[in-house]
Amino acid sequence: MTAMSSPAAVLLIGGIDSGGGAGLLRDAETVREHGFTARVAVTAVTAQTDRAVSAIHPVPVETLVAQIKAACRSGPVAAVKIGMLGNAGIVRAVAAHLPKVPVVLDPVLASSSGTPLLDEDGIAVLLADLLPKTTLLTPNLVEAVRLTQSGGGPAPARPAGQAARLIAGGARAVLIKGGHGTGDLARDLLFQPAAPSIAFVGPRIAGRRRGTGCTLASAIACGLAAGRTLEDACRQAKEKMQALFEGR
Ligand code: PXL
Repeated sequence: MTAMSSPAAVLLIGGIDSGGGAGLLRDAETVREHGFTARVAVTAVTAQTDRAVSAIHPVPVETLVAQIKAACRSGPVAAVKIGMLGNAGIVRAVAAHLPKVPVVLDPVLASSSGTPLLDEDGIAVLLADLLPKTTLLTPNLVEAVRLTQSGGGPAPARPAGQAARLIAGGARAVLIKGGHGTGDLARDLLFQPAAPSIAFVGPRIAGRRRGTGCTLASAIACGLAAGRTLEDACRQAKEKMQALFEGR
């Protein structure tokens, strides 16, 4: 690489968490640590602490679309990571303007403090429009249940059933994260069509640390941008996240 050429870019679409614990600031930090350039499209500005969200201001859809177009005009984008979306209009616009590269979708439904970060209509559009464009969906156990309660019916009880439904809905693969479970170990399960599931197991990160989901999904997007398989990208991302959060 010459001094003039810039590294490949990962496009980050999501919200600003004013506290910096989660959201685009966390994503950008992760992407730079992996040696990629971060480009961003901001969906919403939020004001929050670890304990509460005090304001959410969605970005107008035209402004969001302009950001995605500008990000793609600035040079090649090797992968996209999507986090907080906020509402249905934003989800629809993102789905309509994604570049044709691997897409990691972290379905952020609520803040760690419990405030909704995607409304009900937004969930419906995510399932209808965005899931079919998703290379890897990364729900936690709670999100996997919510995303598979279609039409108010019960969700499949087990991760395998939830993943099968999400893959039938268009996702190419699903990583169900075990961080919200119990026990000393967090077990993440990768489901791909017509293949046995793959488990990634690591020590549970103490407490409810904000930003773990953002870090993991961004690190996976970097792995895919580097040409790794989904399995390798997930394994490396989990190791990286574990190392980062254990040190804090
Ligand atoms: O951790 C999920 C998340 C993503 N993006 C934003 C957030 C949060 C959680 O609070 O605020 C902007």
